[in-house]
Amino acid sequence: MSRFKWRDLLDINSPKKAFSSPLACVAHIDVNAFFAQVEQIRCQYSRDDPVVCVQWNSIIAVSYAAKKFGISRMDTVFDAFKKCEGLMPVHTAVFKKGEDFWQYHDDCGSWHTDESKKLSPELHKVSLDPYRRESRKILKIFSEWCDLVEKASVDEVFLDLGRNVFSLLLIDESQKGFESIRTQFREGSYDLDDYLPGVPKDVEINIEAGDYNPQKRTLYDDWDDVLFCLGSTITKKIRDQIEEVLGYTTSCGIARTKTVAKLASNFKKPNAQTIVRNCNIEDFLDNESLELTSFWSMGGIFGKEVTQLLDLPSERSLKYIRDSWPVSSWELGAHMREKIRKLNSGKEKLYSLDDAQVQQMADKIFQLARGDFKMPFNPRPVIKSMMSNKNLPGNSCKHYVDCLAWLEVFSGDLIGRIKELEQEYERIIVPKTITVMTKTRNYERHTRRTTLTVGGQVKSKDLMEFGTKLIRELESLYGGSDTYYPLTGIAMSLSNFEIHETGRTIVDMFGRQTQVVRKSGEDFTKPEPQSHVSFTKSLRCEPCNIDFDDESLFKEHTDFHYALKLSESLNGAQEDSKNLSLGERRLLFSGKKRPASSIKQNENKKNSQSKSGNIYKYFSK
Ligand code: DCP
Ligand code: CA
Repeated sequence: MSRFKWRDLLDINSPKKAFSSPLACVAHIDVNAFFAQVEQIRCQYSRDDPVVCVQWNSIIAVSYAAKKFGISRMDTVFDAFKKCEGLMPVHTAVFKKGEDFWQYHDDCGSWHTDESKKLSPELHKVSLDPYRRESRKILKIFSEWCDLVEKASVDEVFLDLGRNVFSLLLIDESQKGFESIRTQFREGSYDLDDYLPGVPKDVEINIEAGDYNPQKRTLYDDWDDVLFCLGSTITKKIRDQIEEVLGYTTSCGIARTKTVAKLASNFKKPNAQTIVRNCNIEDFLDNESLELTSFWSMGGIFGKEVTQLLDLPSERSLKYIRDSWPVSSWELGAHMREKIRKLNSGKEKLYSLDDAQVQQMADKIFQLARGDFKMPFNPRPVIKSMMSNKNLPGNSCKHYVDCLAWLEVFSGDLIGRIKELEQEYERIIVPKTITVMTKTRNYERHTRRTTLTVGGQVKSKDLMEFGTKLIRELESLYGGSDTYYPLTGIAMSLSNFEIHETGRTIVDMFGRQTQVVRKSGEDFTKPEPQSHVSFTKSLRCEPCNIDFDDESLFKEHTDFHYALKLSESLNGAQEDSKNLSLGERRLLFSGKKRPASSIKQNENKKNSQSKSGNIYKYFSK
């Protein structure tokens, strides 16, 4: 028998619950040497060319070919040439002062001796737009595969593989060996608190290369192992697609939690994946020089303070935490409270944390040390503001007219970014507040802000118009002072975003899509078609008892089911819905405690409606 329950397995089919299930399957994928790969591909260099991406004299990304020469981000481009004569530096795209668009100048950069080929920071501003564009393309591929994608930075994401592995295990007929558990699921012959059956002995799936398994533990002890194996086949396909379609190599980590998945993706670079199954978590943490401070939320000064507070050893700190506080986080909390009390009894009160805060920290540390700190997914961070700025070296901004030239650049940059967001969110985004800031050589900052009153979508000329008004106000307030010009910095920011619908209907937006339906703000997924419309190669819709000859008609018909399913997910499903599998129906209407096969159409309609809600609501309870 398994050590997991049916409830644990069904929870991973819910975007809201999956992360907290003991069967969670989470991936972290990071693009290798991102900006350098973007430039390598754009300039049609090969992967073996030592490309570096440069901003003025600094290197901001180092290709793996260049890393072989010992070049790092700490080097200037001149240092890098000393390490590698054949270095291929590529400068980022730049805006030119007074222009509201960016361009590449591929034969230019500080490393050229010819003055006319140097790119001056006085006259240009770096544009990261090309990388954001590539980032969006990559994100689109992730979203085609996964219904819950958290963008962690410009080149990394967390994926909740819950629905993917759930579907491969219980629904997708192509995956052999799980017939018995599938039948049980379809027939609904289980209770949520029942333990799952054991993993069949003869199961045949291969974990994609990268199983972190120093102790050579068996591959399929329990269902978590199976799900990680299935997850690794999915991430391999996603990564292969990114490489085939866009050309980028990535590194991937798969684990139960986001924190361990992130450490795992960092484990092998480039172009690799590392799977940390639950049975191998402690080995991974202890044997790979990972410390409490390796977790990204435990870095910096905070991590150092915790290390001191707990007297952690410099090596194997996670094992130390597990061994010292083996039973519960409460003991760890008590220890921390006592330690803080002693430290605070001196003259100075060093820590101003209350007991609840200390316990919260103890809980987190206790779980991190066991690779069991579960964090929910944050699919779409709310954008609060957007800034475009420029540090102004030397005498480059010595007059009001210079300021206007930079406002032109900022207006183009910010409008481009708003357009990007609009595409991503499928919404119209209207910033309501515009701010302009200036910085003087005495480090004085001056700010003016106003409401952007624009009918409809904001355009570059609107930002320029309002920006000009604000910079004029600053000029009249401070321009007369001796210390105002030349300015050392100038910036424009937009905030207070209003988000408008595009006016399209739900079916326009989602009806023909084959994947996630997150865009409406609802948190639900479109399950694989097999989960609600079972069909065979002869294009048969089982629920409706109709055979199709034509694939497009059949697709239209399944889309119709999908639209209905969507409507049900919004309005609640009925027990006689043809869009529910027996397993789903069993879950929804399980209060009745009878086999799904005995459910008669239309029976107890009112009753079931009032009790049921829908499958998504069930999962989000
Ligand atoms: N970046 C930057 N300045 C930094 C760090 C990063 O401009 N100090 C940019 C360039 C990187 C991109 O962000 O290509 C992604 O950052 P990563 O830390 O993921 O670094 P890379 O992708 O370059 O390398 P790796 O292969 O280690 O992920
Ligand atoms: Ca990266």
